[in-house]
Amino acid sequence: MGVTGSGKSTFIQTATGDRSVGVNHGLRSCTREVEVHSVRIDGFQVNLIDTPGFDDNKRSETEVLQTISTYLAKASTNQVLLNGIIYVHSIMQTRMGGSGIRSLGILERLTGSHNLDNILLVSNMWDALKGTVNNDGQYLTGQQVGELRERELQMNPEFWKGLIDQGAHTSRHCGGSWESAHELIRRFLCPESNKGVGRPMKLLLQMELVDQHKRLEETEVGNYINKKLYEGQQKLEKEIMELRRRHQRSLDKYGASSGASPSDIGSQLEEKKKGLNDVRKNSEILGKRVDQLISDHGIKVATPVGRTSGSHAGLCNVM
Ligand SMILES: Nc1nc2c(ncn2[C@@H]2O[C@H](COP(=O)(O)OP(=O)(O)OP(=O)(O)O)[C@@H](O)[C@H]2O)c(=O)[nH]1
Ligand SMILES: [Mg+2]
Repeated sequence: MGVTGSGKSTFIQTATGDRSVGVNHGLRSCTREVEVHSVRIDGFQVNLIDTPGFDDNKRSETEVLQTISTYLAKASTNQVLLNGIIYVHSIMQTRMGGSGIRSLGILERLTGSHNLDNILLVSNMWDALKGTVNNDGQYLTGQQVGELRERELQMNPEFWKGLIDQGAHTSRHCGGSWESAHELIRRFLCPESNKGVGRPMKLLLQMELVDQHKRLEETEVGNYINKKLYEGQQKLEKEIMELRRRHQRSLDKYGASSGASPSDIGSQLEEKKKGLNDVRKNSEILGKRVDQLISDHGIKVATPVGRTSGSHAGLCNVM
């Protein structure tokens, strides 16, 4: 998991050697559906589950949640559980923007506090860092720049610290090599010798959707997304009311026949109404329960592979 462009698909392509994994070198978000790619590591069949980022620039958070939830619900129904989550963060990022912080909030709520020790927060793109001169006129190598950013991620409660304090682990994917990718995945292979890290886990979202039969909006993560949606809806409704008032004032002042209603009010109104319509579509998605999610044929879902809740020797599922 991770924000769009952080290098999730590249990590999977590197780990599996599978060139069919979609990687995008442009500016648009790439991975649209959940995809499963497999590789053998130390005799284990490792299934790596690629996901879209929640800050996808073509789809809303709600639509991405729908895609990921549908996969996870289907997996849980088929007794397929995850052994770990790798959260990819590009160390090239100079700022932790709002979408990065939200993406971590989503990760925490989707996973549940009882599973956070099965999360590995991984920084990548160390190879692309460049040296710079700091505010004191001191030259820092690319590696030093990365180390400063990494420390800030680990020390700031808004960034990684909250998750680390609850058990999440951190690591680097250096050089972008398959050896480094396999080494990171190895942490999930032997829970017996790794303090339980890598044990099959039922995510909070899976418990809420499948076992407790909640609507998406009633789950922790759905509620988090719904709150932002609701704020957006209120803002749009206020703006529409204001535009209508302006429209009416202009009609009162110049009359309808004068054509003096500024055309920009009309186009702004149309845009806001479209926004409100999108909010309603997203609310509809958040109102769905597990059966509606799974039977929705508009969503392509990769078949969850590997049974890990019962006998799971030789299998490992990492998202
Ligand atoms: N230098 C360097 N570039 C990387 C690394 N990992 C990924 N990239 C580049 O980052 C860009 C985005 O990579 P993707 O793997 O498509 O990112 P993603 O997270 O799957 O993005 P979405 O599918 O849109 O969510 C590509 O140009 C990759 O080549 C790395 O370790 N080093
Ligand atoms: Mg991708």
